[in-house]
Amino acid sequence: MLHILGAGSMGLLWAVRLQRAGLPVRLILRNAERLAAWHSQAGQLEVTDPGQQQHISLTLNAELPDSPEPINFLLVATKAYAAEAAVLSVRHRLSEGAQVLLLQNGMGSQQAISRQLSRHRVFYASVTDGAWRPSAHQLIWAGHGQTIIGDPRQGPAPDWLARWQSQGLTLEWHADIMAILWRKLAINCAINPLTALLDCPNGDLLERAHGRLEELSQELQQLLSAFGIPLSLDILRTQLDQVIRQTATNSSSMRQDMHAGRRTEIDFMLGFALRSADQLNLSVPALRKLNADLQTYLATHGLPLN
Ligand code: NAD
Ligand code: KPL
Repeated sequence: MLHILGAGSMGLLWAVRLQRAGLPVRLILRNAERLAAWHSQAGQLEVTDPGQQQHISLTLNAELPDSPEPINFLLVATKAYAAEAAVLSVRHRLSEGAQVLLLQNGMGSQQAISRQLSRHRVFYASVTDGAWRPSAHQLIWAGHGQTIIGDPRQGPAPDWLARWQSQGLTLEWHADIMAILWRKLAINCAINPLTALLDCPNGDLLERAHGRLEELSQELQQLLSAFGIPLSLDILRTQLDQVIRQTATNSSSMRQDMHAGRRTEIDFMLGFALRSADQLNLSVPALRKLNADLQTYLATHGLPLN
């Protein structure tokens, strides 16, 4: 049995993908109220995949964090700021050899969970799918992306990976997942806060924030290099432009969170980058200003701060 902690967009997307591949899944919902609401709809989820012109309906089982059954595999699909507390709410249920897969964006929550679960194998993933929920029982798989999984301790790929791949799941293994996460962090640190501040889709940044993207790229490249992640400034700039062009009409996750009045994951993007720069006494004025501008914006708009 695979347990999925957090039944939001990503948790439900993974539940659908795993269950359709023939794997048994159970959602772990936060509290009795949410479980009752889930049961009131008989656990039904309507899934729309516009790209594939598919619409399916399926039933997903759910339970509470204090359910008695041991957990052998835990997939954590909460936002980064909720992940550690969520994992602690079920830690007592993890079996001796339980394995954990973390899907959070940004960095910082993964390391915190690894520290809490030092006796378990904890894998990190970088996910570029796009999914959202018009309601608690509807899921739109808006964009098929890439899922890269790895072991931060650089151990071998687990047995389940090849099994899941052979059952039709599109997943990649990478021996250096930290490098993948750092590179994604760099992209997110540049795109997300700027689109939130300028309140624009990703594609507008090429015209509206060209100079700021340049400055940020230079500092991010220096930061990554200081942490041993090889990435030249040219390649970072090219990748940044590519992501901006490929996701030109997207509203970044941070802009979406702000529009919905939700807490953002800024602390796990810019916050993590700034704390990392501080550790090495690295000067990153453009990143610092961006963070300050964003905090001011959040405060003046009455939005949740971190
Ligand atoms: P979401 O807000 O839709 O879902 C998070 C879910 O976790 C919510 O249902 C919330 O109630 C639940 N939760 C929070 N605390 C919990 C607890 N203690 N116990 C049980 N459940 C708890 O968020 P999301 O969009 O699914 O994002 C999850 C992560 O995946 C984020 O880090 C996000 O950046 C990343 N991600 C999302 C997408 C996307 O398209 N949605 C794409 C790539 C990466
Ligand atoms: O990951 C993203 C996000 O919005 O969080 C990008 C790559 C910026 C795409 O929107």
